[in-house]
Amino acid sequence: MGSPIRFGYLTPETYLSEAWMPGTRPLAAIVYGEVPLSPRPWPQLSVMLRPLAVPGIVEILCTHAPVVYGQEDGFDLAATSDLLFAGIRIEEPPGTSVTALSEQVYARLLRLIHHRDYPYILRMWNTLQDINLDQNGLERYRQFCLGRHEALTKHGDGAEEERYPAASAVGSTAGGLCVYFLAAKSPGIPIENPKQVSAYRYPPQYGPRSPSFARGLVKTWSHGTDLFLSGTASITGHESRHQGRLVAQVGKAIDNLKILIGAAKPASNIGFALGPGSSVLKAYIRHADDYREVRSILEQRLGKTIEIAYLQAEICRKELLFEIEGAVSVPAAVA
Ligand code: 3EB
Repeated sequence: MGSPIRFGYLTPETYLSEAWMPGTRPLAAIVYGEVPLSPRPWPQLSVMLRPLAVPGIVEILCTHAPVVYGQEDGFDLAATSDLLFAGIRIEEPPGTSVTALSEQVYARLLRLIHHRDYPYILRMWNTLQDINLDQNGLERYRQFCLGRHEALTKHGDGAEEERYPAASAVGSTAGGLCVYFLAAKSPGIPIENPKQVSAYRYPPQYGPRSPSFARGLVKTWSHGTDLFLSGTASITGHESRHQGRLVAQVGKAIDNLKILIGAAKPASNIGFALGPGSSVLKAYIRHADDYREVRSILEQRLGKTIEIAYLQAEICRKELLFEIEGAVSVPAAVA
């Protein structure tokens, strides 16, 4: 039971041909930009982030295990015997604060994972429209952190910090709140970056409630291991570094990503390495004009063969220009 999740980025044409990843089944397709969609049994979630340099990208999550698809409480689902994917996108009802909406969505997803009996969230993706906008005296990202924290505290089991998933939270220009995640029957091992204060311990200057996530998470299955890398930016300690300096921010984010990957080894006894075939990355760039420069730095530092999706997104601190996230897998023979 249990094999790593296969992530891949497809052109719209390849996705529509369904000739991808032979022997695997889709858990979900995450859709960015212009992709003509027709109904499919698996979840297809349109995330309102613009791909850079190409009109459309489909991020496909696959597995070797049999999958059952479904819906519950507004979420689109895909489940194997040990893994659950669920995703939802909600436009904001008028008169509802981001705090309230985030708490509601998180309360619903916590109910869902307990009801379906996949109680351990491994990896969580959040996209919030206008994430840096101040509303009713509090930035929308900070409202999101507040609502998420409230839900986790009220509906959790009292051990939230040890159970925080790897996560990312970025801003879109449309689309309300979009949340999707992977959850499991058994827990993973959270990883922290020794050069960064854990996000859940950020001091109050960053908002009334700290962001509830781990920097990374290792999940070992019977047939291999996944390392999920949370959104990683130019932050040392708890402070943003290199304000206004793109090249230095990208460099610091990659340094942090490599430190995080290194930190997964002592925590899990498994060595992970970024490389083609084993890794996927997603680069979030605040200003579309920075795409070429960011891409050339990433290719210099990481080589040209790792799959990287480039998306325009607001980063959850106004001064940050870049964030990177991803996943690395290791087959069981090596693990
Ligand atoms: C940071 O390191 C940058 O709120 O879930 C990265 C990953 C960030 C996840 C989240 C926020 C989140 O604090 C921001």
